[in-house]
Amino acid sequence: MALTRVIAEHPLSKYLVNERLPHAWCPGCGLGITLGAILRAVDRKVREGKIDIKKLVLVSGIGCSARASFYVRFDSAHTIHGRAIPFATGAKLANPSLEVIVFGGDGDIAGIGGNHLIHAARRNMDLLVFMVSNLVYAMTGGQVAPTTPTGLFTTTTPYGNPERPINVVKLVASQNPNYVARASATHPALIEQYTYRALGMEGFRFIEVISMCPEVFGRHIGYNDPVSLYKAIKSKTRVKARPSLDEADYDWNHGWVLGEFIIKNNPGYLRTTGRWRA
Ligand SMILES: Cc1ncc(C[n+]2csc(CCOP(=O)(O)OP(=O)(O)O)c2C)c(N)n1
Ligand code: SF4
Repeated sequence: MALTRVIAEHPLSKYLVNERLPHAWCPGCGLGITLGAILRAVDRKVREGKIDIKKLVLVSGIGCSARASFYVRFDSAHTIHGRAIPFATGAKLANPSLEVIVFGGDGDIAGIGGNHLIHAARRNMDLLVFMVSNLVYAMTGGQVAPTTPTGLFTTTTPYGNPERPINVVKLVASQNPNYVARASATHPALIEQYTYRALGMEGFRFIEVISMCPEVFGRHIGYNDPVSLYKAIKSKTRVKARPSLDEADYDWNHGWVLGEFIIKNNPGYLRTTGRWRA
């Protein structure tokens, strides 16, 4: 009897450079979950004819998060640490018909790249920025990041982080952009939902994704396996439909409110400067 071998194709394969898989992210890392959710939102937009995949560009800087640009099968650029936003701004200005996404870590986007983040938000620049907050500089070994909650142990804060973290949601919101949301890799459906809304909107759109780094974050604070860190972060997140900005404050004990903090429809930078093209 002839045997037929059936190989099922993953629904997102068409958006991934399959030759590069398996990816380099550690087991239990939130990055694959996050990218998968984003690609599901992209897929819905493509199937609805609202996005042309040939016009989608993903730009990243450097870090574990930034490796996403290696894996997507559409135009992408792996740029310099902290400089993904200016690179993406250049791409959008050069070709206003592109939909440009930035994907980076909290060190990349809010640390070394923090100044670019503020000014892109201030300009309501037509970009969608994802900041994956795993709460440390993961690629370089788990050093303290600007988002690390006070008191936590990292490789550079062996007595506990003495600093207060930046609340990046509030910081970006203060610049009056069109969209600000916070999701978590423990809630991939939210990442997909917020991405779906933000894709194709005008102006500056910012989505923070709280994420699990079991390898160099969790193990320094007593979570010795990916599941226990996942459960801890999940237990620290609460979803609200339209939270106020005051509810964006976080610390390790009280955790994070997830939700859409800002949704506006103001003209983006390109329309304001007479260069908008759908
Ligand atoms: C200009 C410059 N400074 C420092 C580095 C070293 N470096 C590489 S990745 C990284 C931090 C990565 O942390 P983050 O951006 O939060 O991403 P993650 O690895 O956590 O996803 C640093 C400091 C670099 N590559 N370039
Ligand atoms: S070091 Fe952390 S952020 Fe980097 S791939 Fe591993 S789990 Fe993910």
